[in-house]
Amino acid sequence: MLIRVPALHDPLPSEITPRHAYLNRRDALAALGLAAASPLALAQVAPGGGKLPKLPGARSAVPGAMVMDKPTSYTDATSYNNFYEFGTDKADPASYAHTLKTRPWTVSIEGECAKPGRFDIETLLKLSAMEERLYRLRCVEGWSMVIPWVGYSLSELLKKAEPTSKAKYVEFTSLADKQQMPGVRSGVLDWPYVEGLRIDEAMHPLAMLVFGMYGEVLPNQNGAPLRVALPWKYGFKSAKSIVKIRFTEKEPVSSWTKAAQQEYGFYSNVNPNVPHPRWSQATERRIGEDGLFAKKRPTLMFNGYEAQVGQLYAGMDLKRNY
Ligand SMILES: Nc1nc2c(c(=O)[nH]1)N[C@H]1C(S)=C(S)[C@@H](COP(=O)(O)O)O[C@H]1N2
Ligand SMILES: [Mo]
Repeated sequence: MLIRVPALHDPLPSEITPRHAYLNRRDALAALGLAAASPLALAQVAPGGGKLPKLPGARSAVPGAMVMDKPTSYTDATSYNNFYEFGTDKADPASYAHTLKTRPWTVSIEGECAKPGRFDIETLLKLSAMEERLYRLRCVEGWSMVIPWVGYSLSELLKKAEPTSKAKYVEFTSLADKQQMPGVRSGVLDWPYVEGLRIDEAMHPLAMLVFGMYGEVLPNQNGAPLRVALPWKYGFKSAKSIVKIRFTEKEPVSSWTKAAQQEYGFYSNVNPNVPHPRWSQATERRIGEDGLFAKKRPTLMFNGYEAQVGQLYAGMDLKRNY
């Protein structure tokens, strides 16, 4: 993320989509029936690649789980990725992630909980009913996508481990295997990739444990066999290919915070009013809309999920706790 990323410049006032135009577009999408799309209709709007096993999910009833935006194409969502374990170029994960072995796979649950243990991927797939959710994903670099994920609320798994009163945070660790992941041979990050959440953030129903996208199992480059999706936070908080979940009393130190503390805070909530030290976060480029005349979109507070998650941060100074 730090490397080879051209600094994004402040947008010209003319580049910002006027609010009335944006709202009209939403109305137009709603009129097309996108807002009320059934899982079947959604699949028709956003077909998968047709090469991976199917993984359908029922349309989620969690408030905020189905945004009205048009889904990003499967091709874009699977060929423009950040997964530094496979290289720092956006095209690297699609080129190299085929070497990742996703079976057998276990996730160990450790730390401040009454029932630690190891969960096999097959058990995790059956732990709760699969849901389809259409989430925005906003990368800290200034681009965004809209992805139909398949999975269930992370809380379904976390509560099985019975976290104790000392469990104030949850830490996620991704696989780091030099044999399977060529990027791990480089020192671009301090491996393994580690991210963390406060326990109430992790328990929020929108925090999702993801096994699939576009009605199929996750492609390796998107974090197979399981990753998290946290739609109100910058994309890097959503760790891919997770092998360990740990309940902790102290705030976890994420890989990105370690790499550049002033640039990547613990919370990393999407916030158009708090610029990254090297670029503005006020607008974003929606992948797939990047033609010559495509307008940038205004970035929304908490990526548009303020009604659902704003309460988690009541009274906090969001400029200090970035
Ligand atoms: N293990 C791991 N997880 C990761 C990353 C990574 O490099 N390694 N990149 C993050 C970043 S910066 C983003 S924007 C999202 C991208 O997810 P996607 O490729 O599925 O769109 O994954 C996040 N999770
Ligand atoms: Mo990102």
